[in-house]
Amino acid sequence: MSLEKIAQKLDQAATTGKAIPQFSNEQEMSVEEAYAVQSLSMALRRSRGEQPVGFKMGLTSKAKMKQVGVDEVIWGHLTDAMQISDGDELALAGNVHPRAEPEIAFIMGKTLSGDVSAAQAMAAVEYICPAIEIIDSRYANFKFSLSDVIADNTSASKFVLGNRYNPDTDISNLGMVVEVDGSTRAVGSSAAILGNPVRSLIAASRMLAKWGHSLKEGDILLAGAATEALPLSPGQSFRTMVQNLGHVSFQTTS
Ligand code: 0L1
Ligand code: MG
Repeated sequence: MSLEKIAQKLDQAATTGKAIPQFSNEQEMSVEEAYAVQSLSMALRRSRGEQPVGFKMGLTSKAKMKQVGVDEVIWGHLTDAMQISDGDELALAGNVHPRAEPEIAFIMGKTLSGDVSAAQAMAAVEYICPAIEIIDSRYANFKFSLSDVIADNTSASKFVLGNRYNPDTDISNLGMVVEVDGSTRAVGSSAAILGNPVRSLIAASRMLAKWGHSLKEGDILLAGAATEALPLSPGQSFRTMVQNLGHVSFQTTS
């Protein structure tokens, strides 16, 4: 199957909520080809009017790598259509099997590209926010290879950002709690994000440059999850609290 056809099938699965089998069962796909598919499916989103707003890092914690059985950090694209406002409703219709995970987000104040130090990376950040990413693999049973998940835009579906904070806040080891309907369902630390979310920002700068992208002023970077992702069902209230950064939430509907 051509890379264009794979991009179309993934795009169709993402818009209809109908799962598809993983491509790696049928054909070899290199990591380079998988990022090319990701780029082709972004072009389809842009042709429908979606605007790029930044990037996400995926598989940044040991818990996530274990959950999906791969061991490399990956990145994907974010668009304006993926963002929901803090506290808003999220309709689950049209999703395959959505899950949500607690994250930290960076909002860039300056361009960041290539190999950078932690100090250079943080100097380019304007704000940090508590965040939630809603992921939704388009593959049946959340089963995929590394190339499959990269081609599927790293399962990106939606995201929510909380209040913006000054980047002087130390984010290396902040407690993070996930509540569903008021009950604690997961507890972690921002240190689970590559040891420190700043490392995810550094990795994003390096990896994006390799593929001809950079983080630009105003771009959002979702740094990665601090706990495993929790499955969503209609009628839930999902809230993440991050020590010193407050909370961020959304409600699910059918
Ligand atoms: O954001 C993430 O870490 C998800 C990456 C893709 C793997 C998955 O769908 O769980
Ligand atoms: Mg994530």
